[in-house]
Amino acid sequence: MTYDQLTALYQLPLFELIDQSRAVHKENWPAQEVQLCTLLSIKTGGCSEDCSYCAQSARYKSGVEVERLMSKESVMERALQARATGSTRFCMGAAWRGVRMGTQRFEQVLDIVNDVAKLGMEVCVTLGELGAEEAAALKQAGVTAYNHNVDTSPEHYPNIVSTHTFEDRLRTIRHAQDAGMSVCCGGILGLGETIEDRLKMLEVISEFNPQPESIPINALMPMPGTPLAENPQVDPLDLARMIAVTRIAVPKAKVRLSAGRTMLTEEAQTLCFYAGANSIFYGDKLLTAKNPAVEKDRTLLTKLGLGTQLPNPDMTAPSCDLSKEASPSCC
Ligand code: SAM
Ligand code: DTB
Ligand code: SF4
Repeated sequence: MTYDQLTALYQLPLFELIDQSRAVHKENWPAQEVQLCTLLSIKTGGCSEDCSYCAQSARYKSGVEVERLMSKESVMERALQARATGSTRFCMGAAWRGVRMGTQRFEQVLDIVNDVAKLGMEVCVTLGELGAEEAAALKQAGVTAYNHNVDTSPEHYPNIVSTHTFEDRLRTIRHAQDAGMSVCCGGILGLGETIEDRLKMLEVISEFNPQPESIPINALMPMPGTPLAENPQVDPLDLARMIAVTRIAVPKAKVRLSAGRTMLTEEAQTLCFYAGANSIFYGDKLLTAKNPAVEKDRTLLTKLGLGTQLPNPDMTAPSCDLSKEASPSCC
């Protein structure tokens, strides 16, 4: 969708916007289902990049301890626990700029993915930059979806990160798509961006061809020691509005209400689900930051009468609209 179309939607009275997003949601998804995804940081901290929201950058004194890549045995233990508590997607994150074919750490990740992929959950990884070869190897090892967020608008991106560019992010997404992986791509609200920036980000994401399989909408969790530690909290009604517009712009994507749920009331989360969110990170911890307790989430979903989605580990990536050019088309 174009920026102008997204702006017109965003400016609707909230109830009118949500009427529309709810209708799109019901046409494309079971109305009472939420996907539970477990996140695991398999390599924490010490990252070379300077993303100003991130506690894992080596440049900031955030208090996050640097840890080595987890062993396959420890990851498998956590993946089995995730499956036992009802998660249907297992997302592994690494605090790296990217991965390279032939390195020991990438070989180790491929080995981990191979085994996790046998558990019947969807397998998602987020490892930073990928080339074509690395993307093909991940697909071959059993990755269902690659998470790589654009995070904000192309215009605001250089204010947030200086060690890589928005174009670099798009190139990785292109490689993931070409390798046949689904793409999970979203962003963060609360980076000091304007509403225009948020909608420009959504314009980029919604114009991917194929469109992403899932879209995480994160609310900034201000991390002590990072340049954005004092940023104000995102207005929950702005978050709900953004989710509603995302649902309309990318009807078939899972819209994931991601980081920042600990700062939201149950009522605000309910509105986000009603506006079109149908996926959450489930488990007491995100990568380094807190997430609501499992029991709390279970209680909320029960109160709302929401069920949980079955896994679809064999899912094929959304297909490309052949009448249009594949996008991003940056390389
Ligand atoms: N290094 C890889 C990368 O940058 O793509 C993967 C890990 S990175 C931590 C994954 C995503 O987490 C970021 O793109 C960002 O959207 C989100 N994130 C990181 N720190 C956050 C924070 N403090 N609040 C909200 N979202 C955050
Ligand atoms: C995404 O969009 N959000 C998740 C996942 N993809 C990797 C990460 C959230 C990180 C929140 C901050 C932290 O835990 O350090
Ligand atoms: Fe590194 Fe990713 Fe954090 Fe940026 S967001 S500092 S690339 S871990």
